[in-house]
Amino acid sequence: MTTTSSVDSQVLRTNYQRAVATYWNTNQRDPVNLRLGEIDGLYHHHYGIGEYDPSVLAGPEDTRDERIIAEMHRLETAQADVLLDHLGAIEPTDRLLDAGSGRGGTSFMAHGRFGARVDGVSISEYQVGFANEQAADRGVAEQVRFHFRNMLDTSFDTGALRGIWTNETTMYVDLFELYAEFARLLEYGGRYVCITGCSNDVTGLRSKAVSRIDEHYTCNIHPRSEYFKALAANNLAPINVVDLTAKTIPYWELRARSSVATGIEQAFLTAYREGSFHYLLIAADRI
Ligand code: GPP
Ligand code: MG
Repeated sequence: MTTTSSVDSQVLRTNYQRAVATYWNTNQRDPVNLRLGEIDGLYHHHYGIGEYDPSVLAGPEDTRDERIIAEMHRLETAQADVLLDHLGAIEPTDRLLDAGSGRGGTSFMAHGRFGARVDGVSISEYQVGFANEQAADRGVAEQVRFHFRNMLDTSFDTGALRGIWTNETTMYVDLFELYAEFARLLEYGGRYVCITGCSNDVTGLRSKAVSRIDEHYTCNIHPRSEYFKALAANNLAPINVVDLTAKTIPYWELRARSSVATGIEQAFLTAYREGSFHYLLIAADRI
C-alpha cells in the first residue's frame, strides 16, 4: 500500500515545493477568494481585468461591500474568459490541462465553454479536494478532474493534450522545466496560454514592490525575458502577447477599497504604476 507520505514525496520534491503546498493547504479561510466564489460557485485564484462599474461605490452604504465583492468577482471571471479566448478552436473531444488549478474556477469555465475534458493539477491536496467536490456538485466529475500532481511532472501521456494554460501559477516553478513538460504533453499545433505577473527587464532587477509580492505568496516572479527564452527553448512559438497591465489596475484599486483586501494591494499598484511589473498574457503553439 502506498502511504500518504510516500505519495507526498513523489509529488513534492523539494523543501520549496513543500512550503508552497503548506501555504495553499493552510490558507483555507481566505475571504478574498471564498466570498467571491460563493456568488456563483466559480472559485478563482487569480486577479481581475477591465473597468469596474463606479456605481458600486456610490449606492447605499450598508450594501456597498457586497456590490464591490460581486464586481471583483465579475472582473476575475472576465480575466479567465480572456485567457480561454486565446486557446483557439477546442472541440469537445479535445483534452485540456489546467496547470496549477487552484479551486477549479478556470477549469469549469473551460469545460462549460468547449465541452472538452479538463484535468487540473495542484500540489495542494486541500485545493484538489475542494475542486473535486465542486466538480461533483456541478455534475461534471467525469469530465473535469483534479489531481494531486506536480505540473513539472504530470505523468499524463505524451502528445495527449490540445491545450494547456497556467493562470498565475508560473511564478512557483522553473520555466525551462515547466515548458519541457508542456512541450511533451501538447500535440503538434496544440496551444499553451499563460497569464502571469512578470518583472520588467528594462527597469532592471527586482523592485521592492515585486519583492513584497514574492514574499507575500512565497513565489519567485520571473523577468519577462525568461518566458520567451524558456518557450523558444521548448518548441513553443508565441502567437499572441498581450500586455494586460492597464486593464488590471482598476481591479486592484477596487480591491483596495473592499473589506476583503489582504494588505498586498498597494504593492501591486506600486509595481504596475512604476513599470517594474507587467500583467502579461502569452499564447504559444507547440511546433
Ligand atoms: C493568487 O491568487 C495568485 C498567485 C499567488 C500568484 C501570484 C500572482 C502574480 C501575478 C504575481 P489568489 O486569488 O489566491 O490571491 P489572493 O488570495 O490574494 O486573492
Ligand atoms: Mg484571489
